Amino acid sequence: MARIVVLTGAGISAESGLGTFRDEDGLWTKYDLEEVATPQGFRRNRALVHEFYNARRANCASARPNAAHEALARLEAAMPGEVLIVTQNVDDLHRRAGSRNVIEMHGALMRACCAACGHVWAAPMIMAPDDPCPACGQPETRPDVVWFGEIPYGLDEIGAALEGAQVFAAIGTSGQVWPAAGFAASARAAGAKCVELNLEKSEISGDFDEHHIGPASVTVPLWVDMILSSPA
Ligand code: BJW
Repeated sequence: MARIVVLTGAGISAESGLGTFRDEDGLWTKYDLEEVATPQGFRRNRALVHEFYNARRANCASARPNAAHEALARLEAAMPGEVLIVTQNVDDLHRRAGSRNVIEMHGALMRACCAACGHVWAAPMIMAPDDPCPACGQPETRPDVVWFGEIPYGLDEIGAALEGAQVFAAIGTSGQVWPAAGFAASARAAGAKCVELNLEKSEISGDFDEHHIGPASVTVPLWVDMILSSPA
């Protein structure tokens, strides 16, 4: 069972050039989340939703993991089996940095799925409304991401990990989206020390015992060094 559970949000990938959602220049200032990140929006205008995710997929493909992703991979390599990353991000930067024990609770940009039969496959760079599912042939293909009103992936495994964690860290997340916003409180109730790493204190900063304020590319490597140098 993982001793250290790390929840990551858009802020960890900001310095890789991927936009956050709710910051001053975030994605939700340019797009209406009801139109591009809900099943209802997808039913109304599939072309718009595919356009939004095609652009994000292209950005993701050209982005590179930064020092924060790399530090978390270093932590897992030094403590095999004891680190679980739960990411809300749909980019694949943790895996590309070398992390292996990762739950992508909001899905993955690089996967497509069929809304008709549930088949999952590697997403092409450009998806379009009439693309047929390779398994059932229905034109019901969508990005395999979790929209508002849908159930995130891996919740049972995450719940068990929060119960057993000694340390819970949240990196670069605003704490405005549930159920992830409740993980710190759950981990703390189960006895974990809770650490927040963010540019600023978040809406749920009261759930944390310790705060490391600053850009993730600076605070995360320092925090990892601290863990690796402290006695077991
Ligand atoms: C840096 C930095 C740097 C910047 N260094 N830091 C009313 C009350 C409570 C809940 C609800 C409610 N009404 C509806 C709900 C539920 C709903 C919800 O939470 N809504 C809220 C808006 C209130 N949630 C859901 O619907 C979820 N499903 C669900 O609840 O199912 C029911 C259920 C659950 C469990 C059990 C049983 C039933 C699904 C949520 C899906 C969210 N989907 C998205 C899109 C995914 C695909 C995509 O990427 O397009 O996920 S929305 C978007 O927000 C995305 C993110 O993963 C998510 C979180 O955002 P994040 O990562 O926190 O980003 P930001 O931008 O908000 O914050 C960035 C942070 O980084 C900031 O703090 C900065 O300071 C910081 N930062 N640069 C360090 N360099």
